[in-house]
Amino acid sequence: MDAVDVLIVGAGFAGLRALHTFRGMGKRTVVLEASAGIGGVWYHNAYPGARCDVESYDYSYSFSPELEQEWRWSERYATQPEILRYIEHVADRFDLRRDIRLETRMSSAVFDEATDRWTVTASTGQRWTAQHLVLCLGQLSSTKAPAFPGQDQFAGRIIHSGEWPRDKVGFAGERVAIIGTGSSGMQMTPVIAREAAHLTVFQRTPNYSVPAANAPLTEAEDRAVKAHYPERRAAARNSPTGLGFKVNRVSALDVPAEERETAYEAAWDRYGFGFALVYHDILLSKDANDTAADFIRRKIAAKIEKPALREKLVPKDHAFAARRPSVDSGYFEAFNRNNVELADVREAPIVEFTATGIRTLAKAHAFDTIIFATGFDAFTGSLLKPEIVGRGGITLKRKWAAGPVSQLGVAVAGFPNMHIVAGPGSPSLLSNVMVSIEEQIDWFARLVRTMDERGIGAVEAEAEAERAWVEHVNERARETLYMTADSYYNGAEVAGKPRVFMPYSGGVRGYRRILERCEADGYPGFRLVARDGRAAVRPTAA
Ligand code: NA7
Repeated sequence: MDAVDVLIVGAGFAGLRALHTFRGMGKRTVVLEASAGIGGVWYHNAYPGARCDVESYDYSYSFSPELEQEWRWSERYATQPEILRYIEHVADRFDLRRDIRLETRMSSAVFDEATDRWTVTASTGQRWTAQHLVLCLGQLSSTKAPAFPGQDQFAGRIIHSGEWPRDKVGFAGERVAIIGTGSSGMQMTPVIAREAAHLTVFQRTPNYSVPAANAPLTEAEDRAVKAHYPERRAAARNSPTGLGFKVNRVSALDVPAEERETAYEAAWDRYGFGFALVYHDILLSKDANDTAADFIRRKIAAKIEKPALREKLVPKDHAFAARRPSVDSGYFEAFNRNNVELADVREAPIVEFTATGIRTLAKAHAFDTIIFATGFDAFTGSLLKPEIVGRGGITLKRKWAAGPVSQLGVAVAGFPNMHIVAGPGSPSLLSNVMVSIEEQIDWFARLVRTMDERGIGAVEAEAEAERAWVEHVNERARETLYMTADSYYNGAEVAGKPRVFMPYSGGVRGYRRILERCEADGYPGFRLVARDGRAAVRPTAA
């Protein structure tokens, strides 16, 4: 059994950053990764058209000015292969691979109260002990594949967007089905439509989407960004979403309709996600939201030639951005092709899979390949897969049976020295997750340094603080429209999952201030236990 200081689980963006940071502090560090390659979601979501919908310059590490200067992004919104190349480059450049164990899934982690250490067992049978367990498991890593009646009978291929095969998948001459119209379904639709003989998109909920306005990045643009990268990073850190857009205090309801139309028009083909920030109350007030939603509906409708399809594809049943909207490159236009068909499963539900395809209440469709773009068990799915056992034998599964609870989204009472990156209770999926990841890891690193300096062996969230944080997360969510729609933000994506709002909607800047205040005040809400004699060390202001 190997002993390390820090054991990191997951070799995606977060795990690699954590490895670089903790190893840089002189910690013996190891990363366990279940897959055969590094990259996390960017390794697995290799479907055609997969692309980041945060701008490349912002969806990248900020810890190394040299890395920032030497890496050349080719497009405003990078594709999955380019992001994976970036991740591979980072791993090589910072010599990370030697501490990453691939095809090594953590099956259990058990906290030993006598030593304040975790014992981690992997699928390979290997075991480690570690003082710190850093969970970088991803928020959208546990795929969700519905089990339709007769699914096993289907003679063709079934592929999940989030478990895309490593070998190139061709669709030439094929009849293809895509089930799901979230970001994955919307991104792959126009690309597969161009290759396949026929494509049927099964839609349950029409989704809002804003054009990505993707474009190649010119040398002049690249130079301009790199000349001011620190300022760009600071702007991202100080914006609510981590996307760099300035906080806008204007209400959509305080400007004349014409002016509003001009503002939306100006943002439409340029801002991607930033469209939701044109006015400060788009996600706070239904009336304000209606103005944006109405604009988007008109824009979407204008792209679709057939009136009957327009009616089906335009989103109506929820507020814009209350569920995760998409940022697309030609999704709606794809339905103007004569080889693309929409199957509305609200109107004609799927009855069963057959040997040759899918039978709905309306008709039998024949397919060679069926793609599940049906999403993930978000936030908690990957955290609850392994058996994580804290003090007194309590499992994380039991502790979170009624929904995830945490102190500041980083720690859980009963699970000392367990640090969660981009998990529930943190801005996570409501932010440019790169900003969230880096800030949390830097905060953990400073916490670990403080523990070393003060001879502290264990840090643990206090149950009372945890309750207060969960209440605060809910309070902030109640100020928004997020709770007005069923979504993976509130557990609606998996039947039977507790219906609680999971991410922190107070923004990355506000969240960072809370973390920094906690640190400056000597970690209130955490119990710090000294190595010698196990006397509790009272938090004192730093
Ligand atoms: P999402 O956004 O969770 O979308 C999943 C889609 O699959 C969504 O349209 C679902 O419809 C649909 N779905 C799920 N189950 C079914 C069944 N049983 N029948 C029909 N349709 C179904 O996942 P994505 O992979 O697209 O995107 C994940 C994130 O990646 C995205 O948010 C970005 O952060 C990047 P529903 O809306 O539930 O009616």
